[in-house]
Amino acid sequence: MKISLSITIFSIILVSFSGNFASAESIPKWVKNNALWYGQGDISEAEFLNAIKFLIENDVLVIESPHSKSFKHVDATVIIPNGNSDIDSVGFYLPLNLEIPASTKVTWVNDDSVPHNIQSQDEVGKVIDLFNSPPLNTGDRFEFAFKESGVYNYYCSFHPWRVGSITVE
Ligand SMILES: [Cu+2]
Repeated sequence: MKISLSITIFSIILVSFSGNFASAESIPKWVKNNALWYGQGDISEAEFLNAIKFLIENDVLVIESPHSKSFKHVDATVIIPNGNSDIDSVGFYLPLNLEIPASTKVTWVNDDSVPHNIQSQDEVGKVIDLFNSPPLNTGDRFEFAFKESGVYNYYCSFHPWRVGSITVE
């Protein structure tokens, strides 16, 4: 019993930081109880790691890969940073070239002190009617869910030197 305990702590950490693990509710209660022993120092780190290995190999804990069907997407954010309007500033979109799985919702957030907008563009930079925000004041957000894979370019019509892209895998 004791051996298996430590898993819980490990998996809770993974749930918290990666979101790739099975949900905490799927961890048996006896495993959770055992976590207490680890917290009290009743078992060593080596035992802890062996326990993790045991539970994974015996499918007690199931690790989901990012490519498995049951993987739950974490929605993505693009920050329009302070200084983005200034052509001489480094205020690039954060991230400048976002990569996401299909069906991810992207939210742009204007953290700059002046209004911006987001206008989708075709390959030659012409504005197309795909995702087009109204003017976004400081703190405003704009959302778009990307369903199909491809590379999507956008810019701000107020500051046309600000170009970014979203790559949907
Ligand atoms: Cu702008």
